[in-house]
Amino acid sequence: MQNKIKLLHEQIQQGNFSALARGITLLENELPGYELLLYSLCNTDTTKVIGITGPPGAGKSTLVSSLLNYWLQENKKIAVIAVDPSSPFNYGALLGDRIRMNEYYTNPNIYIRSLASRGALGGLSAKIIEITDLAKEAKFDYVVVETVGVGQSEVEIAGLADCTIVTLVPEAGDEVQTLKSGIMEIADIFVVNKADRSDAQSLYHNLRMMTHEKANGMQETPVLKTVATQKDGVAELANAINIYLDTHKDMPEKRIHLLVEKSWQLIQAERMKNINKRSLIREMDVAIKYKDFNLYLFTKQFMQQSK
Ligand SMILES: Nc1nc2c(ncn2[C@@H]2O[C@H](COP(=O)(O)OP(=O)(O)O)[C@@H](O)[C@H]2O)c(=O)[nH]1
Ligand SMILES: [Mg+2]
Repeated sequence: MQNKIKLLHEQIQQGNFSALARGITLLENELPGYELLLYSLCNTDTTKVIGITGPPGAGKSTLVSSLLNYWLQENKKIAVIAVDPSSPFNYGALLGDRIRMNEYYTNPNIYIRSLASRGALGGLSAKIIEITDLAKEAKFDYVVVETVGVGQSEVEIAGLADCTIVTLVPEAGDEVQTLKSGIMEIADIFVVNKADRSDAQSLYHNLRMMTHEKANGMQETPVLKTVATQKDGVAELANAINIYLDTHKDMPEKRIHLLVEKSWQLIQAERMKNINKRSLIREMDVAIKYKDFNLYLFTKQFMQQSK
């Protein structure tokens, strides 16, 4: 087993995409050897992880494909990990004739993988941290993680990415106030996509005001306008990403923060490992029939027997 995993790891490090695919499957399904593979990771930080989050339909996938197109011209090597239950990552459908899906899927500098999300409502895949770290072994310039912004997953993506892009669309204009707390914290760059729509300007304006207020004299979070379908603003976005990564590169606090976030989530996952909601329902169903049912005692016992 040890030799098999070692070989797989070496192949991934050499940039072998089919080995990477096998490695991801190994992690995703916790197949034999997956822990050995994790323990062998080198934690190099040359690959930057870019998170793209935002509501469904905001144009995240379109934006990612435009970025891919841009980065390819700069000879970059990129992995895309899409966690999106609503729209399967489908470049062909997105870009029509201009760039064929096959061009990306067979391009030796691009690796694309979609993952199932953890819950019915979306959110990140349970193994996203591990999978992203594995992809980094293949020495990409960027690993892009696309995820639908639903509640907690936004915060999780920020704990995973070196640079987090929050994509909003004009329809979200009214919601800016409610989005404020969570999203303001995690966005390193805001993108107002679908800037071809008439109400984009007011969303852009509101966001600028918010980021200005929040910065309070410090560096403001950039707000960019894009029309992803036309590739408008994409070069500016790629540039903003570079600037952000550059100015945050040798920051031990940021690195520690990210590692702590990741470790925290791994601990949570490990602790919850044997806790299964279905069996919780089953046991609850029995327990509540007793007159002296007590939620706290029940929970304590359930946890003990799940160990
Ligand atoms: N008008 C307009 N439509 C866009 C733009 N970007 C994406 N779309 C469209 O919005 C829809 C959702 O895009 P998609 O990338 O799948 O969104 P995701 O769910 O956030 O990944 C698609 O029909 C895109 O063609 C844009 O800048 N302007
Ligand atoms: Mg998408």
